[in-house]
Amino acid sequence: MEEKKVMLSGIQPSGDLHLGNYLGPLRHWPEMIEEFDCYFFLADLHTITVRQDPAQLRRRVLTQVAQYIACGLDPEKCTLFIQSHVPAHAQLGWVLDCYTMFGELSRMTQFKDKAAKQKENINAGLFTYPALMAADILLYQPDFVPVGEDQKQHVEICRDIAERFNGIYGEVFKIPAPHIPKVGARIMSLNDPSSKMSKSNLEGCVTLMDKPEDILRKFKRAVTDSDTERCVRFAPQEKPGVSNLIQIYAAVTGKSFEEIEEAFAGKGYGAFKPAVGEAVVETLRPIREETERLLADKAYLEGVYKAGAERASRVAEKTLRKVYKKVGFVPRG
Ligand code: ATP
Ligand code: LTN
Repeated sequence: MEEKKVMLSGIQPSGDLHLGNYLGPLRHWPEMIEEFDCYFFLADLHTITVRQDPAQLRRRVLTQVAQYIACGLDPEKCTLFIQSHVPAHAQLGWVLDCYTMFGELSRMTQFKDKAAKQKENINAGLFTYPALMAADILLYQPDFVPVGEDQKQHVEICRDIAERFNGIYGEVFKIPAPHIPKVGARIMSLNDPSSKMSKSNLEGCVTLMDKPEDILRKFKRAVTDSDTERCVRFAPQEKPGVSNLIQIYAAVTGKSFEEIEEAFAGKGYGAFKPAVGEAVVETLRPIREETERLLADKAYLEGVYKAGAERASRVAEKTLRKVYKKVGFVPRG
């Protein structure tokens, strides 16, 4: 029998999961479970590159485990785990730090953006984050890494690091490819369509746990464009606000941009915005309800992440042992 290809992805529990996280990568993950051998993790080690409140971090991690399952990741069919439960991530992260160049890290756009936002805390972890992310990936030897557009650069540096290491020591790591969805790869903020929807701008951000009335309010207030035409037409350059809403509507209803333009021809933005809001409410409702139900069952959640960490550790440690041997560390025996 041919072996299944391997796929891995993760999201930082640094804030509540939002519509961008869902329509970008998360929604596509369950589709991959049947076809690939899948690893999905919560990148909690990465979150402390930004100061976190400990109690809030714990709450978010548990919520995100429940949300992964509620979004359709059946823990029996994939490996679902918390990054800090598998020490090999930090261990390989250190090794890869030593094969990652200051110059290449300095060019990372996410580092530049985040450093500009937190001038008082430009810590070494924020800078070396891509080497830890490379370790997250390479430990599992995946073929694909499905992420949103903004993470492409990190997957590319991971390939560079892996190629450099392989160049010195032989074929240790498989070189992974990024996998970016066509629709929903970049959902923009509802109140500022020039920046991506993100946890750090709550008003323009719809979270997976938002109540229906809040979702509807956010969509009704969504910034649309000041053009005179005021018709629902996909034109990201001229009409970024309405084009973002069309992207969202297309992603949640499965309709094409043309079908949407036709359905709302002559109706203007006033009718379109609440329609998008309603469609999003209906998409997120079952996810929110299932998350709440799972969160009430802490023992079940613990069973899931414990089993996940054990499965992940077995694979990760195998790669780590190989790397330690290649660089010349004496085995403990
Ligand atoms: P931050 O607010 O700290 O930048 P974030 O909301 O961008 O965080 P991440 O944890 O960096 O979220 O991203 C998790 C995943 O979701 C990544 O694969 C990323 O590419 C994707 N993603 C994040 N924001 C969006 C968005 N607006 N549209 C589509 N995909 C997104
Ligand atoms: N940087 C990613 C989270 C992340 C990740 C990974 C994604 C950490 N390690 C490995 C894919 C593969 C982000 O979502 N901000």
